[in-house]
Amino acid sequence: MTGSAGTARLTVGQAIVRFLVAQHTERDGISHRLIEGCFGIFGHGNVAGLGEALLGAELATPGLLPYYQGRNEQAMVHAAAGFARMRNRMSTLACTTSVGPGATNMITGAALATINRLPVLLLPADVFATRTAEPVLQQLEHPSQRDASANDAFRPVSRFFDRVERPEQLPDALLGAMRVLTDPAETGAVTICLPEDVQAQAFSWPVELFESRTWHVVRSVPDPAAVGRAAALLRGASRPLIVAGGGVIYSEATADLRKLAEATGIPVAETQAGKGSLPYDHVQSVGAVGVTGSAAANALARSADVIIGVGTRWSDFSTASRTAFGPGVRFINCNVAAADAAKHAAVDVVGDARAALCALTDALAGWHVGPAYSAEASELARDWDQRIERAYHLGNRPRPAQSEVIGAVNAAAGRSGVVVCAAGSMPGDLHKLWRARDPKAYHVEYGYSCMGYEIAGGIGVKMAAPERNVYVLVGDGSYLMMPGELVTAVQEHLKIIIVLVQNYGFASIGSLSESVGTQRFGTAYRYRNSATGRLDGEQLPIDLAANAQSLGASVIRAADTGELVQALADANGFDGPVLITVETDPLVAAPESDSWWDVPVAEVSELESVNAARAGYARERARQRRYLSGGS
Ligand SMILES: Cc1ncc(C[n+]2csc(CCOP(=O)(O)OP(=O)(O)O)c2C)c(N)n1
Ligand SMILES: [Mg+2]
Repeated sequence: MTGSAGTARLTVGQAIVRFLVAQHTERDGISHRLIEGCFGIFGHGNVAGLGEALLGAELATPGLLPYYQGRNEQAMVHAAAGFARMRNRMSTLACTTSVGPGATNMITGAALATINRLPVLLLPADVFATRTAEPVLQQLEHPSQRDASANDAFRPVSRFFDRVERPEQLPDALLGAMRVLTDPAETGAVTICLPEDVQAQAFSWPVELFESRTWHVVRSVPDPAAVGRAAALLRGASRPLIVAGGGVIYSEATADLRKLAEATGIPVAETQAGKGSLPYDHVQSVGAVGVTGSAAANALARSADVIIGVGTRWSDFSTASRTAFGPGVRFINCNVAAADAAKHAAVDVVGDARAALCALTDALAGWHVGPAYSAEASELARDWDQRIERAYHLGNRPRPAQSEVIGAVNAAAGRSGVVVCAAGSMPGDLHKLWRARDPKAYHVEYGYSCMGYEIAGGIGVKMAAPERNVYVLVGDGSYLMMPGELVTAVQEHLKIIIVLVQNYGFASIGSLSESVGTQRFGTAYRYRNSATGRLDGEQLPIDLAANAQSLGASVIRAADTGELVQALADANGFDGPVLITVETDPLVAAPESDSWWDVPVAEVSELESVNAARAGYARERARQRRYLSGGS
């Protein structure tokens, strides 16, 4: 609809849709649509605003901004985050919700996106700006802060937050939001709250607002002096180790990482988000580092003199709660985010991962680690790969070990299949054991490690890369958190292959509980026992395959590893989501990573098991380092 000269008369909802379809990103000369679709669940807050606008767009130009129907608002954000990660943050999805519970359901998803540095555009409805109909259904009435709404809870979990209380505010809100979404150092959840009356309100917008726009994702080049400091430190090092993080993959810098590694001989370890930066069988790949690391990478980490962190935010899992590295170690951090680059008193090289890796390769020309160190690193990596091979083929009876399930899925996934996981015992085992052959084939959300991400995240991955097979590994606990999105996969004809590992409870927290002396309390799925009054009765009769079938998924039950291998092959013949269930033995652990994680143990207790664990905890804590010295 056109208004007076140079304006278009549209509702706020219509203006948002018209604006979003005109946004693009560009890097290395390649352009993408920034917002490729919109998930939504409608309620009184958005049905007449964004709901009307999305319908209008769908009728006018089908496919321009497709609407996807979610089951749970948290899951919609997970799908958007999975999509954005798969697209290396160049494209994402928007999510529209009603007010109140629909909006606050997105908060967990927002935290996940922000922590993983993944762009998602959240458009929660908000209570009336005019306040005439106050308190509207689902409104939080704060007794003294009259302008507070439940949506204020988005503030700490968003990298950008705005509330559009008048149409005039919308252009700045949208432009600010797009800038943060596309800035690799700042990106995360971007939230624009839209009061329900404002969403439906009309305004005469300057038509320039709707011009096609390109947000250039620049490769910021690090300061040459910082690169010089890093190179000088490395030239004096004898046991350097690269730790590749997610930034290497998002920046599409894996070939540049390989060049630096091959030119200098420095071995490469990987964080969860960075796994796949080098193929697992590259001679310099030493595997995962930290709490869930390979014994190879962790041995090298302990004796390293210089650690080069590339695109990592150094979570406690990567540093083994600050015990992974020796006391005299020095850090060089290459990161687009200055705050991450500066961690651990590092020589900070602030810039894009590809630009930093290229600059370091040039600055280190002619320098190489000694042959004995190279040989030691590849020998350790070979040993670890043999342990993986054994773990894949344990032949545990009567139920397979989880490592055998991982081996079967790894074989089925081949080079391009993507494994998706987030919480439970599986992410750690995958980090240690998954043989990654491609930078986008390993998708474990371990920033927020959010139970329930798996199926929804897998949907986002499949939407972003329909040409790939997507294997969602999910525990029974995580499945029960959010199975509903299976319906979305059915609705959208998305073939995700879900392997549900049934072990009747929280195996991961069970073993963690044992390690802190709390005896697996509250972690098994058992009836309340009338004799003891405790949850130590018979195992609960849960049939998750039947649950998945009732939601429309195809289901295969595998009793052992042989049947699982067959089921994975058969899954290719189905349309839509397939769920394969397999029961595993929760007590067979993956190979040891020779590492430690700081989980505090009760300092005083009546329980002997706790007191014993506390003594061990105190010993381990004494090994923690602060890495305070060593800057330039
Ligand atoms: C939303 C959420 N709540 C709680 C946790 C803490 N937690 C981590 S793993 C886990 C149990 C996961 O159970 P399951 O999916 O069955 O995997 P398993 O441990 O059996 O491998 C829990 C409760 C979490 N990560 N996310
Ligand atoms: Mg479980």
